[in-house]
Amino acid sequence: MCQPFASFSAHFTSIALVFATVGLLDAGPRSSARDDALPPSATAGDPHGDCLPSGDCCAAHELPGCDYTDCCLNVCLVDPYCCSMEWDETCVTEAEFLCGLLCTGGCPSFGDCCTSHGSAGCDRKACCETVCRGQPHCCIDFGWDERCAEKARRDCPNVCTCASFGDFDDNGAVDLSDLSRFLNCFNGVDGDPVGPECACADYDGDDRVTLADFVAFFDVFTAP
Ligand SMILES: [Ca+2]
Ligand SMILES: [Ca+2]
Repeated sequence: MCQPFASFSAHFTSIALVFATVGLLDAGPRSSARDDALPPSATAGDPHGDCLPSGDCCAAHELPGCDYTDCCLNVCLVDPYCCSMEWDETCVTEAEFLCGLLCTGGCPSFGDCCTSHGSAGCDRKACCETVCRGQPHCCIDFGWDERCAEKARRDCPNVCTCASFGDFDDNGAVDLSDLSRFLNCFNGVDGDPVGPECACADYDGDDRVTLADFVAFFDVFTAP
């Protein structure tokens, strides 16, 4: 089941070791204050601390380690601070670089969230983030497989139960009639969750019909 990431992880572990050995990543964003906080025994290339499931690898948190063990090991091999002190923004950046995680900055990507495809992430931002938060492999280079699509179909109903975005009356055009329906559902910048009658106007899949959805609607609006 996890073979693709296992080999990917091993590959990047090797790269990380090489980078650590030649000091390429040491020249990155790590501050001296950050390095000074480390125990003397913690050096790059020398695993230190634990990869405990302490939080999302894509989000800074106060405890060391992160939930995606393979990725955590890759990061902490190069940057022991992340497994000794805290998982800070630098660790998040390193997770994106070393593990291929798109994290939140990588969503939306390309491809239909509701079906498997050959690239990482998918085209509906909130749905993409929801799926990758629970299954990080969906946001690495090996792609959005059937497990990711299945999770999207389960967790992003507003995205996966609507055939095509914009043509709400299914007459083959995204026109004023659809605009009128969209505006009836629009509920502001940070609106409340919408009911099933407006589910198909929620483009990004965050359960709300907001400005982001309006921008997506405007993109497909073709006729007056
Ligand atoms: Ca229409
Ligand atoms: Ca939305």
